[in-house]
Amino acid sequence: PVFMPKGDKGAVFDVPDEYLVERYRPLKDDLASRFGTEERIAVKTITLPDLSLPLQLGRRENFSLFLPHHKKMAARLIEIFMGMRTLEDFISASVYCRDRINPYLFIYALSVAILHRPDTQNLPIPSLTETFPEKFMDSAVFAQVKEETNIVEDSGQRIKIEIPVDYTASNLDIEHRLAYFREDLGINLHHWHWHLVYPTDTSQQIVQKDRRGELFYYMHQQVLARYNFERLSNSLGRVKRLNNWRDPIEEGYFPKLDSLVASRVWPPRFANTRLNDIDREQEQIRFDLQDLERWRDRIYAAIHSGSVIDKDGQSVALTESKGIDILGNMIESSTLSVNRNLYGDLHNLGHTAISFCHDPDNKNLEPFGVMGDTATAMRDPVFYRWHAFIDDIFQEHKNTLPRYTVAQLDYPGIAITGVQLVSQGEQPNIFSTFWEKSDVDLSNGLDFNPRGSVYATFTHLQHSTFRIKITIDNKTGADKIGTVRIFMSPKYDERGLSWSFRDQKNMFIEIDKFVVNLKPKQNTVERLSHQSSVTIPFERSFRNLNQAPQSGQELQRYMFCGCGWPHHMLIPKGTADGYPCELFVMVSNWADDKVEGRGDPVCADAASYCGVRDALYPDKRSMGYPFDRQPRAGVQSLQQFLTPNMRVQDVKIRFRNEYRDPEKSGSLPHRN
Ligand code: CUO
Repeated sequence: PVFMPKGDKGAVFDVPDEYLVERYRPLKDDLASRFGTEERIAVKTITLPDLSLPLQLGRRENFSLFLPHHKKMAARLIEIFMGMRTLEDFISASVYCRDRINPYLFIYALSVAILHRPDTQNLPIPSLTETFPEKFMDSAVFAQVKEETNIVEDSGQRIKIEIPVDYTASNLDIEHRLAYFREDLGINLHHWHWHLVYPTDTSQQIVQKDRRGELFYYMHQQVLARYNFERLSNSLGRVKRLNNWRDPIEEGYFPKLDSLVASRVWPPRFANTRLNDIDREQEQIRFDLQDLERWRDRIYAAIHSGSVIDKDGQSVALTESKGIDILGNMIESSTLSVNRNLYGDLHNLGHTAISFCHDPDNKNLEPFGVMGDTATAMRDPVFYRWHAFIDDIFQEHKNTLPRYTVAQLDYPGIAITGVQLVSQGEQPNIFSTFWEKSDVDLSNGLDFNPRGSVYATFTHLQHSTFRIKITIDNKTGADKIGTVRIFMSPKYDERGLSWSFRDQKNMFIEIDKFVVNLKPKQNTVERLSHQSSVTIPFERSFRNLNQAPQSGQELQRYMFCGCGWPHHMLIPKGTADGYPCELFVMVSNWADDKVEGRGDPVCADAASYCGVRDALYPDKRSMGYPFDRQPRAGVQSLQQFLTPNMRVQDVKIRFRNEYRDPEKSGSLPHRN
């Protein structure tokens, strides 16, 4: 029996006997009665699918999207789920698989199928913090959780369990200063969700999404820019590329996560561990560091020659508009790679090499580390070093592209005359950041009885709500439409010196992007923080299925739009003195930005990093525009780069090392 949230009490699937794993059969009625609901959902008997391939992954093993063999099993299972002709059949197939297939693999494939089947628009994907809370928090929490589950919820005696802030390391490890970012639940959920929406290796119909390769580049580039912003806020330099794979990796990481499924701890990586050739029969994976080096060299050679060689030996140009998309798919890589034989699987197998560096040949029967799982990879400092290397390849290509001319940047007749930031409870042009505590319900990821919620409280960064006021002068004498693009970067580099544009352009984090109507003469535009095109509200990252809206568009959003940067991490931490930053605002000509034929988009409100469900990416410009290229001749600084439709406002981020209550702090409203 599987519990389904439905109405007040939920419902239980009425599973045909032959679907139950043998030892559960005698227990059927007893199990079903444990949920305290009379409601039953009938499960139809179907011709059972051939699960031989996905069953190759043991029930207690971990599952990695970076391993080719695991991806093959997932692709097969997704194919089975996608191939079910009706919703009823799909439910039958998933019920049948649930107690047979490896749980991580099952939830992954099921989630991908729900996201992509036309008839599951109103079916919930459970938040991964609910199904597998162990991937997101200190394993010590679960011993306490067990204790709490012995206390009946109605008694009012169940307490919330506090997830400690500093549990993976002490401040002796300087990298630990960034733990609040790396180990943030919302950030890790975003990353898991992004890779759920953009799988690399399943059917063409699912993989082939508008500009997916380019978005792989852009979303990860922005993660790096955000990480570097946080590093500078914490008096650390920008992250160093992991580009010499023969040197030991300086950074260690001890995740302190348990796999509840496997009853195993996630292996740590000691400081100064070396990478090695990988040869593990268990995962059917074998490759040498030399393979990675060969692929890297071929990719660089292709970039420098301006073209790649496809599977038929034909040359395909890396053009100004499409080159980055080709490279994204090739470097990641996905099945859209022009030639996997030649350019390999660089980024994915880099994750794999790092995740197995403690046991490259399975001598010690150890599973992969956190770098092997998209839900946990961002916890590890080495994730950013690896992605800094990957991003550098993309930048190499971007450096070969024509510079934007003034005509490609300017919007003739449109000028920004003022930008002001107003944060609640703060002086003008200052962002305010602080700590906040929020709760997540862990009960769906744990088996206990009687049911009820068990909350864990975690600490995260937060900012006060803010408004950005922009005054725009329209001298064209006609109504115009513009795209407002808001970015922010630290004002100085790690030495406290002004940036050269070349370096600063990679530091800009996107804050918001939206379309405005501009009437002739003066216009005042006001935009609220929670409207950001980058983020989703807290409730959506951690949505609790039992509180889902009952119907309509609200329900759809709630269920599907789990991809998006967590709103509480929109503004970097800053410093107690007020960290100096530059807030950049640009209005570009919408006529050059607009995308035709987008349809009626759902999940369009975190489009900047996630795209739009079932629709084209809503901005025709290269992702990262106007900062995705080297500057035109003569431009050394941001000031020299500006055209009249751009403006830079000096702002500060003031961090207060205190906890605030969400009701009073001005961090609400989270919701849309
Ligand atoms: Cu998102 Cu390396 O791609 O993890």
